[in-house]
This record gives sequence, structure tokens and C-alpha cells, in this order.
Amino acid sequence: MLQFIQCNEQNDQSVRDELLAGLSAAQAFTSPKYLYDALGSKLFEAICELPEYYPTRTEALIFKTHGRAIAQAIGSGSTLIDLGAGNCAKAARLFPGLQPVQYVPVDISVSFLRESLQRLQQQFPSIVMTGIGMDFSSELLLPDSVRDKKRLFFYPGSSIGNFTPEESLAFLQRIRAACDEDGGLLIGVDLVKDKAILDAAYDDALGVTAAFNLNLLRHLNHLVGTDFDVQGWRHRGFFNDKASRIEMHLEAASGQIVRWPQGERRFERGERIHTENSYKYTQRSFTDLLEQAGFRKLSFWTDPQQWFMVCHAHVN
Ligand code: AVI
Repeated sequence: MLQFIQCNEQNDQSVRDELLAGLSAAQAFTSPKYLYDALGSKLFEAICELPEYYPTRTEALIFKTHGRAIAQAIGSGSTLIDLGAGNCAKAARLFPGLQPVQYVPVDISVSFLRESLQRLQQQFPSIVMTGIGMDFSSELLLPDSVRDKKRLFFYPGSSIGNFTPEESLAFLQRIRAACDEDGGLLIGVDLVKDKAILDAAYDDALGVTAAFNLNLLRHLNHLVGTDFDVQGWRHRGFFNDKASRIEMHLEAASGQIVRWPQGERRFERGERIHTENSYKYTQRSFTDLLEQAGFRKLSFWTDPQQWFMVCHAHVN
């Protein structure tokens, strides 16, 4: 059985209001979710192929090496809720081991899920599949057609790092609240490591991450009618070890006046727009966060270099 549901769609005016408030702030900023228009999503896929960007392949290695132990820790028959499912490929690799009863991919737009889910349903006809279009970063109200028994929330790729620690705690608490006594979370988390490795992963030699970051300006021009000139801006991506996070910024290469229908702003040379954070954790700091959110019985799997971690957190 295959079903598609669109939940909370943000309207164009509230997107414009949110973006212009960020661009007009003393320290300009935008939410990382605006990095992902059609081209941005393709550029992110290209990032995942880069030699410098270790998270994707390291997480895949952990699932390959420890897949059996992970499936054993979780057990079969779950309601697998895939947050930020994209093309559903990562979750599909878990189906043989986990044997979920229902698969619920969630992504910002339900139309994005349609094609992959139709293909997957043909491959796994016995799994009930319910695609949901929802921005789950601020609320997690699942429709009644999602079974409430043994929910397993799947959040791979270290996307939790793109929330601030406060947002992460609130997000994990919402997941905890949406689980029954047998529920849990399977999550990928990027770990603190040598600064040179982190810096290279977010400022690669080919300039793909730079293109991904700069493409935001084209997306903003489309969404709010700004007239950003991409050529006038430079990508900055580096590890801030005090805050334990990668920071991505766009820096004005020379003085820039940016205009939009009801306003404008001048950026001096060197002034920045903060476009993304990617927090890096230690096993200890992430354990604290999970315990604070109310999870118990934690299991961890990592790679030989301890660069990345997959964690299963059970409710009881
Ligand atoms: C999606 N997210 C986990 C990526 C990250 O590593 O924080 C986004 C990214 N930004 C630059 N490179 C990749």
C-alpha cells in the first residue's frame, strides 16, 4: 500500500519575511535549508562524492561493517520513519536486516519522494509505504496513518549537526515524545577530529562546496527578488574549535549593495552572511544530549579512525 501526504507547507510570504529578517540583521544569516534548491541538492550529492568529504562514505562503511549488529540491537517489525529521506537509498539498504512493517520517508516536499517511493514499493511490496511532505525541523506531528507501534526514527548523514545544540535538544525531545515504549532513534553523527581534515571537507580543492554555498545567492534572488551578484562573493568554510562547529559564510569580495523590492543593504568588503553551521560532537557530548532528551540504552558503532558514529538510542 502506497500513500502520499503533504503536511505543513511554508507559504511564500513567510519564506520572504524570514529571509529578509536574516539578511537585514547586523550579522546577516540565512537558514541552511535554503542551500537546497534543485541545483543545490545536486551540488550536495556531488559533495558526497568528494575525496575530502568523508562523512558519507564513512557512515556507509559503518553500516556495512556493523549492519548485522545494528539490526540485532533494533529488532524487526518497526515503523521506520526516515527524516530527510531524499531518494530513500540509505533506508532501503536497511530493509533486509530490519524488516520494517511500515516505511515512512519524510522530506520537505512530497513530490520529491514520489518517484523513489514508487520504485521502492515495487521492490518491497510487503512493506506499507507512506510518503510525507513536511518541514520536520520545527514540528513533528505525524498523520494517523503512521503506526505508533515501535517507531524507529532514522536520521543519518549527520544532519543533526546543522541544528544548534539547543535546536538539537528540542528536536530529539520531539522524537522521544513521538515514540512508544518500544521506539527509538538510529542516527549518524559526525565526530570532532583534526582541524585540517574538517577544513578540507568544507572547502574542497575542486570548489564544489564553494559552488554549493554561492548557489544560495541565486536561490535568494529567486525567492525574495534580491539582486545578488554571485561574482562579488567568496565561500568561507572552516572549523571553529571553540564552538565545535564548521561555519560556512559568504564574504563580500568588495563593497556590495544588494537591493530587493522593498529595501536594500550595503555589505562592506569582508562582511559576511552566515549560511550554515555543522556541529561536531564527541561520543560523550552526544550521549549527554540524548540522555537529556530522555533516551536510554544507547549503542554506538564507529569506523577505525573514529571520524563518524552511528548511534541507536532506545526509549527504555
Ligand atoms: C547536510 N549536512 C549534514 C551537510 C554537513 O556536512 O553539514 C551539509 C554540507 N554543507 C557543506 N558540505 C556539506
